[in-house]
Amino acid sequence: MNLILFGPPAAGKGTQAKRLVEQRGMVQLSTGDMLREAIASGSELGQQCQAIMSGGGLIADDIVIALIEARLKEAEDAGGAIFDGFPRTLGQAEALDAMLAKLGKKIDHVVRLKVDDGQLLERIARRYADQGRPDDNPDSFKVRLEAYNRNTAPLLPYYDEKGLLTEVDGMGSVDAVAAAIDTALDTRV
Ligand code: B4P
Repeated sequence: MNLILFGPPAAGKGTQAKRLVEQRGMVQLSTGDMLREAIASGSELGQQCQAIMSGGGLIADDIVIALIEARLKEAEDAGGAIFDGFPRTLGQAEALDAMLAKLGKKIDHVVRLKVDDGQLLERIARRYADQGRPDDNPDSFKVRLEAYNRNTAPLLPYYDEKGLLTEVDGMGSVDAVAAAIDTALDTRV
């Protein structure tokens, strides 16, 4: 199964993807994690992306598409992927469909985590206080939210028209959201 976890920054995509990996043995492909690893390693790619990410902007499509492409076959051979934070633009969505088609695969489900802006801000403020992730500061977070509304939210009709989209209430506890995702996955044929 290939699943896209969709939602605004701090909606809980990474949190729920990690749980699905543990419980369903799926492979998580998180472009955010891959980019943070590149930054931590000090690679040329990491140096290129650091300032953009800290400011809350989106990384160029060709970079994130290449990161996914490098890991896709391994994930498909293992039984399918959870795409976490990818795609974030129409160009990325179309590239993903094309890459999967080459492997004889497709997206099976898109689960959208619905969380209101007030709750997103609360979660991000908590993580900023706990972990100090640079792009969780209030100014960068505003840019991330704007990027989501401008570039990523318009993808919802793309998946809805294909009949792939399920909306899940992401406002509850981590366990409550997990239960709602499980119901969505298990009831969709
Ligand atoms: P990501 O790493 O994808 O970050 P995110 O959208 O903020 O995180 P997520 O929704 O996974 O939230 P999480 O579970 O962590 O992207 C970071 C940056 O990388 C982007 O801004 C961009 O610059 C770049 N990037 C990544 N992918 C890209 C792409 N495809 N194209 C271009 N640029 C790209 O949860 C957040 C917090 O809330 C956590 O502290 C968690 O503990 C808490 N939480 C989660 N669920 C909760 C719940 N139900 N209740 C209470 N708290 C909860």
